[in-house]
Amino acid sequence: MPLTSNRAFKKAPRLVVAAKDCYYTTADGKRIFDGLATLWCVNAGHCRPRIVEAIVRQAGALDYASSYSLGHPLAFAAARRVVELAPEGFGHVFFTNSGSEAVETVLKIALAYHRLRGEATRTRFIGRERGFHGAGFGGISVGGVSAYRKAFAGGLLPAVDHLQHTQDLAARAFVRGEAASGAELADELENRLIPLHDASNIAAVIVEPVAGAGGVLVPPRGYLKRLREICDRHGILLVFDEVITGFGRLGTAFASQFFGVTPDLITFAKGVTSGSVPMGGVLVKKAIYQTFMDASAEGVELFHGYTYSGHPLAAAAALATLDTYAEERLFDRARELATHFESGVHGLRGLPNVVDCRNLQLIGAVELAPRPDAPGARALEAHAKCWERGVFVRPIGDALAFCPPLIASRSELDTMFGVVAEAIREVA
Ligand code: PXG
Repeated sequence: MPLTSNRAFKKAPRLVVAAKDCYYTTADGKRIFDGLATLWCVNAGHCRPRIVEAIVRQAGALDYASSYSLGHPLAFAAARRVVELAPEGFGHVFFTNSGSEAVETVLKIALAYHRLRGEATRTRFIGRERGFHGAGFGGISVGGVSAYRKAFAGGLLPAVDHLQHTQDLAARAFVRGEAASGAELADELENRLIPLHDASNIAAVIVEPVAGAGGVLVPPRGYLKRLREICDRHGILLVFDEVITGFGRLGTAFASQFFGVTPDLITFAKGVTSGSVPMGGVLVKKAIYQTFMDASAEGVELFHGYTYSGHPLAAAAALATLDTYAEERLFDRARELATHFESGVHGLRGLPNVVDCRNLQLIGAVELAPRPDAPGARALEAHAKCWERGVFVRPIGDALAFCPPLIASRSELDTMFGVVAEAIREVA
């Protein structure tokens, strides 16, 4: 099992057999509120009829066609729809089957792009501590969560540096939304890393607009804008990994629009199909795409791709999911729920061992002080107690992360935070 203690699971299997809207049904018949949209994916909720029907219909009409030299209309239609949601300037999508593949793809596009423009020395990547960019070797190299890296240290990409992460509980705890201070953390790029390597050797900076798997870290106000300005000054591509923040999590299609900062490339996955069929992709600015079309000799413009890139079932699921978001105005709904959600997250302040509450729109976390002898144990136990009471949230170190489906109601959020509060009290 991935990212799971296999032995612990075998001792106490946690099996779910059905799901509807915001709830799972377990094998023993319990209902569980999905407080993490499962793995930050299920923004439209589970088993939404329109999405289910689209997948079933497509499976009977065209189960599979590769996108290697063949094509099928739904993949193009899905790409157009994703582009319509993207910030201005984006024109094209490269489909993958996961966020990890999207990250590998975006790193390769960045290298190939600079090379085509005669800047082949731009080969270094800059990630960020506590960033998470999937499980591929490129992704764990630019990623900054040590658990994902340490066993594979010998195989990491060599030309990678990391910016400092943005969490500083001594200076900025219990912040609602974006912190007023800390934007200057972005200056490390210009003050340390660019002087160290010279910009002519740096291909791209990749960050999650809000770090998810690293513990839900909200950037200080102005931080992303500063990164954008520095990258612009030095010809460095800026990549936003929006695998979690894409498709409404911040009340806008992408975090880019929420922050008013436009990167050069965006990776996405998860919410594009609300988790129903695996799909990911890279959104590419028109000018970058055009570089590939203009500069390459006749033939394959980008030697990269996957057997299932643009798979018909995924494309059908994406179209139906994007229809669902639009018809039910779910991105607006996320924005409308945000204040209530924020009160819920910050309502946990004052409970035993709570050292931080943080949130932005519909993503948030509560952090507990670690037990001196057992870091992570407190949150893991609290998470287990939540599950017993019918609520699924994710432990990340000593934090519990919240990322509910955008269709959750205020009272469901209240119930979730009520259960979390009881669990925190119990593990004290
Ligand atoms: N980028 C980001 C920002 C992600 O959150 C990926 C890339 C990789 O996506 P795939 O589809 O290849 O898994 C992710 C995935 C966690 C956890 O610990 C988070 C993810 C995956 C597994 C565990 O919360 N996010």
